[in-house]
Amino acid sequence: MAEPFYITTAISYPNGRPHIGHAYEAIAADAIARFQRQAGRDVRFQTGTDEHGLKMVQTARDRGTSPRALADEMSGHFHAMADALDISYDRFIRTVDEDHHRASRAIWQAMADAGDLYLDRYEGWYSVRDEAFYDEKELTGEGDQRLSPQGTPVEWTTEETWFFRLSKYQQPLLDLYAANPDFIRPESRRNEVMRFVEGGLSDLSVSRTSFDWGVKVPGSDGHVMYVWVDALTNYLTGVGYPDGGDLWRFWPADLHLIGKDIVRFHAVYWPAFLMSANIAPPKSVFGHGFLLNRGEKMSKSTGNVVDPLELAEAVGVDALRYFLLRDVSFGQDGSFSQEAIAVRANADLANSFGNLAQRTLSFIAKNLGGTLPDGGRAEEGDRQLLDAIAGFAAEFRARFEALELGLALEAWIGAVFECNRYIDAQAPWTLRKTDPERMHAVLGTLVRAIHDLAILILPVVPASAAKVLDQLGAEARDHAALGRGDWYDALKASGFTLASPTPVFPRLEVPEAA
Ligand code: ME8
Repeated sequence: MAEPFYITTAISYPNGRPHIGHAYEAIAADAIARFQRQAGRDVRFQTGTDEHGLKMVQTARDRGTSPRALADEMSGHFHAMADALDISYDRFIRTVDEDHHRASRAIWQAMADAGDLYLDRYEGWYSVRDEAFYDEKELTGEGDQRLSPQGTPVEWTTEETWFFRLSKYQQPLLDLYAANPDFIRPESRRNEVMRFVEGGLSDLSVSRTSFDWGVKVPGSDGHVMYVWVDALTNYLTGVGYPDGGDLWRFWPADLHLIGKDIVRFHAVYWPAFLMSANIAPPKSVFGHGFLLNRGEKMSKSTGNVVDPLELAEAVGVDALRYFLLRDVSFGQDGSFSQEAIAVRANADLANSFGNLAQRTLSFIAKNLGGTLPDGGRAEEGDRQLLDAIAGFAAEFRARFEALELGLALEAWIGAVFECNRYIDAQAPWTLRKTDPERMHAVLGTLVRAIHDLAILILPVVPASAAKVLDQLGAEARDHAALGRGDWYDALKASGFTLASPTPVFPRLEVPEAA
């Protein structure tokens, strides 16, 4: 039985259309999910939308519609975005789903049974934009101008609410972090969270009575759950909580991939809720950085929010995916622009890997009638190239496993460059006349190398890499197929012929910088 691997993205607020930051998170999670499938893991991948809370209520009111109608419309855009970007999710969850309400009531009941919920009066600062409570000491500014640590407005709120005994979990949380150094990554976020928890935890207000758009609190009329209680529970809903069953094998989750602004919810509140309900905490939380439009923070007021589908339309889905994972150091903020994407995609995908595959395969189609090259006369350099590729492949896999996605892609492009040096040095187009035996050996070596490079890059550029593998007639596409000659021998024996290939990676026009 393959080992389970459960990965989730944050679930997005559908109070507007998806932006490029949402696309980035989905793409990164998708690449990891695809990589783990290739590595032989039994993968479950969940994404979706977080549809309750005051922010949805207020946005719907402003637009003259109901929260449910707003959620239906906008969640549809998030779902469509995931499909358009080739996100290989197993479930797109919506927090209005019936099973999710059941799971949320169940975890609530478990926390109540543990004695961790009590009714009291809440007075304090709330940011609707962040759907978060803050301590006075965390705020900046004065009077009506007070801002949360995320820079969003806060308002003074007074309400009778249920409280969760978060304070009780200070030490258990610190113990959890100490015992699991990888629980929060990257390191800088781990330090932030530890400092926050070491500073002492106040109990958390976990219900609201001023609106009713949410999961109803069991046995407490007029109360709906604080949106984060139900939002975090989506991770359990998706694997069958509270009934158990077949999908329950995926808990605890291996990785919650989220943005840096919501690390506290995932690394403090969530494991505390789970410990209270006697459920194992997730194995790790990774807080990725923010995407900046030409170095600027994106916001509706600045008008520089980028629609991911328009951008994907302009540059292609795979160029966008490749750029985001290669050029943004995973875990840190990173800047993007259409020019930077085009320049990167041209350099790495079109001119390096695409050109390598295109010139090799079209040469075989044209000069060998598409039959795969014979063994020919092997030389030391052929083996050396394949050994070098195997070295890069091992590095790629280790980096990817460690979530160093940019460094993994650096290893991959290093292997591509190695192949391009080899093809230039061996010059099969000259060997065709002077030494056909050598030409066969060189082309055969290149086909094997291209095959492995395409398999490695499949999680990042799934549609394009699959086209290259289709051209090669290669069916096995997981890591077990790397570094082997048997697929090649079997394919050759089957009489497979390479059709004249059409280029897989287009050369993009680089727009003038605005
Ligand atoms: O926070 N760059 O939803 P959300 C990169 N519903 N990532 C970004 C980003 C940017 N510019 N802007 C936002 C929520 N994100 C909650 C989550 S999970 C149980 C509930 C990321 O729609 C953000 O960090 O505001 C988060 O991980 C995700 O997009 C959804 O953000």
